[in-house]
Amino acid sequence: MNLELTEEQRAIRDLAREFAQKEIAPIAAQIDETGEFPRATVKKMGELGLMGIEVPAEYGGGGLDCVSYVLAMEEISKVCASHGTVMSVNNSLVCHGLKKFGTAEQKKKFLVPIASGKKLGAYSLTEPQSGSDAGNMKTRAVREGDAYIINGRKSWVTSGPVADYIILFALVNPEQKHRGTACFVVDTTLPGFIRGKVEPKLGIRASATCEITYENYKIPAAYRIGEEGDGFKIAMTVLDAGRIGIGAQALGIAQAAYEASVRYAKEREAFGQRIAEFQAIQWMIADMAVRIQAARLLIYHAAVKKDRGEKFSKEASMAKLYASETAMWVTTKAIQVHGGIGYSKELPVERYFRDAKITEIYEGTSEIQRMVIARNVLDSK
Ligand code: COS
Repeated sequence: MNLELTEEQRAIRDLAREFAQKEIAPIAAQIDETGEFPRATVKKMGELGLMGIEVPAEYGGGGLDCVSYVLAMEEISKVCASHGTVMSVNNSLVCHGLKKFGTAEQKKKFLVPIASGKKLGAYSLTEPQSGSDAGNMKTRAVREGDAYIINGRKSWVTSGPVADYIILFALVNPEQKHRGTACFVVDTTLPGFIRGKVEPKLGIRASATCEITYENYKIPAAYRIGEEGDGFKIAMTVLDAGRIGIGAQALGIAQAAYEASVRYAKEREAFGQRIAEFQAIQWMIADMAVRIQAARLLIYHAAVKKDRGEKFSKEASMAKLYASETAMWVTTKAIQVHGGIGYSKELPVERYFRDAKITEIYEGTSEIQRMVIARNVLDSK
């Protein structure tokens, strides 16, 4: 694996870094506090080409590779994980699915505005009774002539309160269980689309999440992505790509907590010396550095495999699992290094800690990642 970044990769990383430092850093603490969705900065991310990084230019995207995407994700998430969440869903769960499975016409209609950031996308698989057990969905789509009528309730829809289009999974043939699902693009302006309770969350508080109910919601059959029966495979394929992005988000959070810890350890004095001179602190910093670098290499490896067109399901799960557990570990230790002030809202370290937790849960819990890895290793499924 070549670890030398290309000029293009360095350019998108630097652009994301500069934008995050200049425009997101000043509002990150405030939107975490208020839970307000950052419409203006998300719009600017679209204008800068950060919302459809891997989409070809002819479909409104940046025409770059997955390594570029993870570099940019790390930079944005390092400053504000909420922005990272919105960016990740739009790029990998929505754009990747439309790019891979959409027809030319669907790409023109949906992918162009979403990849260019003019419209915002969301992804909706989870239901109240089916999170990890995604195949156990109940939402129904019934064909009526040239349309589908959709009824059901979806939960934990990231960007649901603000999205223009949503990639939705629903059952077309319930007796066939997961093999009877289909994938649709939901236009959120049509009747029967009802936004519900907005989730009050521990972290990534400025990303908006809600329940959505479909009541006799009617869409043209032309909004179905892939064939009837392809839904579950599309959902899983898209999540594989998404997991690389969440790994990069976790990496950004961990990197921010690590840098804050290094800075603080060099400044803070106790017992007549800087705390960086205590071995207890040195070992925490050393372990942070090692775990972060290991996570980074796993993420790059998964991204490179995706860019080469190889199978990357196992590598994406490994990257997401290790990076998310690293983010949780590093942010916990970062608070420890900071002591009392680390527990205070005066510094962003407690935000990093709260934001890190979701990366062990969404787009497949750590337990699901271990299941995917073990199945791939043992070839037992
Ligand atoms: N890519 C393509 N197809 C896949 C796949 C992948 N990564 N993983 C599984 N499939 C296919 C299988 O090949 C199988 O196809 P057939 O029915 O043709 O045999 C089908 O999907 C069902 O697979 P499997 O039997 O492994 O399904 P399980 O019900 O055992 O569930 C897990 C598999 C647990 C991996 C899946 O349900 C999952 O990822 N759950 C977590 C969902 C998630 O991440 N939710 C968060 C949503 S975003 S917040």
